[in-house]
Amino acid sequence: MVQTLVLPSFSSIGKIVRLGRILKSDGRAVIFAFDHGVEHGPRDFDVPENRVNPMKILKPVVEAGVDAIMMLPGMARLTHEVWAGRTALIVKITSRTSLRPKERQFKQSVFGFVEDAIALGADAVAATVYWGSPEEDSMLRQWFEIRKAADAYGLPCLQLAYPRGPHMANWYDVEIVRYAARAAAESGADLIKIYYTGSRDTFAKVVEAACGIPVLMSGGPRREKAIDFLRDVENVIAAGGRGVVVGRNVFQHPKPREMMKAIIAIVHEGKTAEEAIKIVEP
Ligand code: FBP
Repeated sequence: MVQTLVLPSFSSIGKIVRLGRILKSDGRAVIFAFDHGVEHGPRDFDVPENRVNPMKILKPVVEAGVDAIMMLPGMARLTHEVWAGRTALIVKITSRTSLRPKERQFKQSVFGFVEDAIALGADAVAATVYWGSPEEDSMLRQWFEIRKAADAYGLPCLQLAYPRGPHMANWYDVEIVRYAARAAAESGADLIKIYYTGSRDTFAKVVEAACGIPVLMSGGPRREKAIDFLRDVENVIAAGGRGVVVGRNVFQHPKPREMMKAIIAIVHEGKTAEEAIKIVEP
């Protein structure tokens, strides 16, 4: 056979370079989710005190050493001074408000373009797919349009792979979540953000279903006790998860800086939840 030299494309090198800014040398990442102002409204920032000003949240999170921040294009523009050059940026380009009628909440809309993410200096784009939703068809079209544009520029795509639909009894059921993980991997996601299934063993099944695509836990509503959330993070790592994408469990905590440091200690330094909680509650 004739020897030929096939070099990787420029865009595949770009993808490797950008993924390397998000996933650290251990292959893991702690990503801060900060798109709640649109998904839930400013009320999410009213507890435990008024933190509607994004700087009140982003400064401590960046100072704690978070690896990347995921936010919508307009928020990236408003806050670049605090994170630029200090963390990676993931621009989320789908969203929806909770103001919609309930039956229309199973779809996210276009909230920006891949070009906006590139213009902002993003290291990746993010988009939600509600697997199993009555709107799955149009969300998939949206996802593939985003992925096609991002692939051309070598921009990795993080998929928020959420099983969600009015007919599903339990969106967190392991069979349903691992199905979404598999579907996310087969739809070409480079990183998968997905629900925690409640235990190390069940989450290991979710990780397995993703066939090696990095799986990160989605934080979820704030746990009353910080130690409970930190135990979930420990279980995710033990299950082969590559980290977390967390919002409310950090920014609704009285000590967001310490909470972020504790999560980083588990994900990157191999600390247990019991060791890490001492950063928050010495
Ligand atoms: P949290 O860690 O606060 O759960 O953030 C993750 C996230 O997916 C956000 O990106 C998003 O705004 C929110 O949760 C959506 O929550 P839901 O759709 O469950 O109301």
